[in-house]
Amino acid sequence: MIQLSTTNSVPDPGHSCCTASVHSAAPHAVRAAPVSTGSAKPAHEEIHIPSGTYMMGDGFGEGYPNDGESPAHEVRLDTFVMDVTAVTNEKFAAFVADTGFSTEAETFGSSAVFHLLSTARKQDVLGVAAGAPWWLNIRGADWAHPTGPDSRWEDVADHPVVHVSHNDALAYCQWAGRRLPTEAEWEYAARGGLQGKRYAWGNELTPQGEHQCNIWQGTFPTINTADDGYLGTAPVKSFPANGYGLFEVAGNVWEWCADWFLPKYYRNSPAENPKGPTIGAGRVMRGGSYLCHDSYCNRYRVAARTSNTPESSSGNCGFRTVAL
Ligand SMILES: [Ca+2]
Ligand SMILES: [Ca+2]
Repeated sequence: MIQLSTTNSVPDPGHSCCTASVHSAAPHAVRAAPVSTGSAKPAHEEIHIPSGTYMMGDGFGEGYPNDGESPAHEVRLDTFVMDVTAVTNEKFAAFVADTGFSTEAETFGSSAVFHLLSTARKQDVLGVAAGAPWWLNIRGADWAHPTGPDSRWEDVADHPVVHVSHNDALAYCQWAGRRLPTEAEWEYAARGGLQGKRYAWGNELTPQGEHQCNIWQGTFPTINTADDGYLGTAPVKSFPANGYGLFEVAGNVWEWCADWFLPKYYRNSPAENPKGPTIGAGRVMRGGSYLCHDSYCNRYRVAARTSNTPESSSGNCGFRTVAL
């Protein structure tokens, strides 16, 4: 079940820094809908995003060609209502408590933890991700045990939930009466009303020397000075909100979007409320994570995109939701 790295080849910076795939098959092709036992559902703090038109994609020519960030193209969106933060461990715990839902990582029995964050014993390190040896496949790592079997979500209750697959995110949404944002909605919201900027707050990474997001400082993947305050995930609302009042769209954790991922999609996509291609090898992820670094993965830019297979989970990917 584990893709062990067997070569010393240089990892493809296109994906392997960002996304981990330590499982080779989905345990559930079709998953049962979560059944509520009637517990109260947590309220989502949310913001109205106004309808409008924007240039979606990379206008700077800075994206990895294989990511398909270009061409930048005009997109028009209807209004929608979005969570101001990623879904936290506390909220996900309420979902699990109400439904008894078991995530895919729990079904697999393991998930991907970044090597500097692992608290697991040696015997619980089952292998490493192919081409990305900094991703350890840790037995007993899951949303409730984010860094290894002895870690507890209660200790990071206000951090974004991680180790959730796209399928798990959809199950949460179904329970909560929410949905995932489309990729076009996500980027539009993340731009915060700014037009054609590199980041969610402007064109400078650290205006006045101030960190605007939780990414990597130092030498990836071995030395992280954590100058921004965080080696791994940060609590939600740790960094300034963007122009729409959304927190941590850049960095901290990747966020699943509804769309399938096809690099060529922008070449010929609808201008009105695009919903992504009908097929793809994986699901879109947006925003970058605490592992992004300019030298290796500058995907904290607002146009940046990547993907992973729908059953994959890792310690740096979560989601935020949109009202139905
Ligand atoms: Ca950091
Ligand atoms: Ca994020």
